[in-house]
Amino acid sequence: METAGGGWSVIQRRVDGSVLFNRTWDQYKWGFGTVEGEFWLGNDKIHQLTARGDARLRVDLTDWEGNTAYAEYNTFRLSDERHKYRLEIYGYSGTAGDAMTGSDPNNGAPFSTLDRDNDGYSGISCAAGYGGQGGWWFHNCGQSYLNGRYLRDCGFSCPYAQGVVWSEWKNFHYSLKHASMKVRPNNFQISNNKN
Ligand SMILES: [Ca+2]
Repeated sequence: METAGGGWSVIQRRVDGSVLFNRTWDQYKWGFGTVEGEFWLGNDKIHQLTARGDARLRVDLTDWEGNTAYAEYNTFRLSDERHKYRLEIYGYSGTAGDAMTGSDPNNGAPFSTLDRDNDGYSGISCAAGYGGQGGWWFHNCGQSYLNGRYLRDCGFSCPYAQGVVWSEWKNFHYSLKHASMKVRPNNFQISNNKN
């Protein structure tokens, strides 16, 4: 909550592999895990948090040497379930590199899970084949898989695009130690905390 001025709502966290992320559409809809540890808040709640269209996303990453990097997007908005939780994301800044709006963008992609192939790749199910079977806004299939399998420290020799991946910082063979995603309104004022 206190990262970069506070006011953030955490929507996702990976820290130790204690929670499995290879889950169904309904589990991603309602959320799973524990708020104190690893969790996915739930697509309905993330939709509600971002529906006004003024939310930004912050991604915080840690590697196995303790190095940290971050990515922020000044627009982050999820549509509702009827529209398959389609993602609107752009406006990158940060140190981790842009793994969500680059050459294989998550922007405009609907959400996919093991049991729902809504991705942009007709040949395969990205959710089944990549990202360790975690749910995500797969395009073709994308450059980030923060809900992938928690593979621990396999250096740059992890199975391709199966771990907790942010390809623009490390690559598709590296599985991160920590990852988190949080949102807050762009117009958030730090002084609001004093109320
Ligand atoms: Ca597909």
